[in-house]
Amino acid sequence: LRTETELRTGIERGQLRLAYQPIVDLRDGGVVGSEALARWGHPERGLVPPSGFLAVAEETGLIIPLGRMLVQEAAAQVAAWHREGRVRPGFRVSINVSNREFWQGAYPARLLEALEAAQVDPGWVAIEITETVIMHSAEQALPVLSRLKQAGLRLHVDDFGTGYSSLETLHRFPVDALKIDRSFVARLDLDERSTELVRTIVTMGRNLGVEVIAEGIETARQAERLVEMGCEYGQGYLWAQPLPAAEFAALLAGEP
Ligand code: G
Ligand code: G
Ligand code: NA
Ligand code: MN
Repeated sequence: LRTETELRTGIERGQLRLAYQPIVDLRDGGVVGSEALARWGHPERGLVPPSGFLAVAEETGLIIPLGRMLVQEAAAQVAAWHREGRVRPGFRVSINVSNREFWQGAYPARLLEALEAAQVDPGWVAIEITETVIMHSAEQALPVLSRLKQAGLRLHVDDFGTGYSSLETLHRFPVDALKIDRSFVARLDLDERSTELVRTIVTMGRNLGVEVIAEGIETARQAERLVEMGCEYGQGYLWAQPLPAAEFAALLAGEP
């Protein structure tokens, strides 16, 4: 596979890096965290998004060394921002975890080791996992998530609303935040089903004592509607695209 070799080379040459997108408090616009998103700075093809390499990484198992490298990068970065006083005390970075990464036996131990090596307070890190990964085997996911939770990490359920989830299972999991999938935010007020789904997730979060983060907010009107519904946090192009670390730090410096 041409792409496998290419990806392996790209990983070895440090072409895969993280971009950071702010997660903001919708009431005051303050940056409470950031989602770390992988990007491949390809020498010929330019900036390749995850859709251009994640499937190959998963199929070939390259996601394991890649994921480990990205966790180290995110850990070092969030530790530096805290140490340099660039972020507020509770600021955290969210790291995406895919199916294959999550289901390796060594996953929680390796993640915790990487955080310790970077001297990162586990409270500065959230893992983003989809409902699909959890529901793949809820019984086996629970001890893994509980272990991470006990170590102090936060758990965000990504793309919420697109998968299956039994309310009962969600209730049993140590979930800290639900991330409303951007497809629903995009259709807010444009179709009734999406609007009601967003409202339902926000209400559910409240009832379960879980934060709700709306993804893909592009307009001030969407942000306003989400606030009206009681949604507390959001991310999207309205504030910023995923940015290289230095640009993200510059954005923080410009905060009121
Ligand atoms: O940035 P973009 O919208 O293209 O990301 C698409 C998807 O790629 C995200 O929803 C996320 O699930 C996945 N992704 C991005 N970065 C990472 C990463 O570092 N690790 C894993 N496993 N998935 C990622
Ligand atoms: O799958 P996951 O939700 O983790 O990935 C989020 C993806 O959404 C990222 O790839 C990011 O680049 C993208 N994204 C972030 N903000 C916006 C936005 O406001 N609009 C759109 N269309 N995409 C966004
Ligand atoms: Na994500
Ligand atoms: Mn998401």
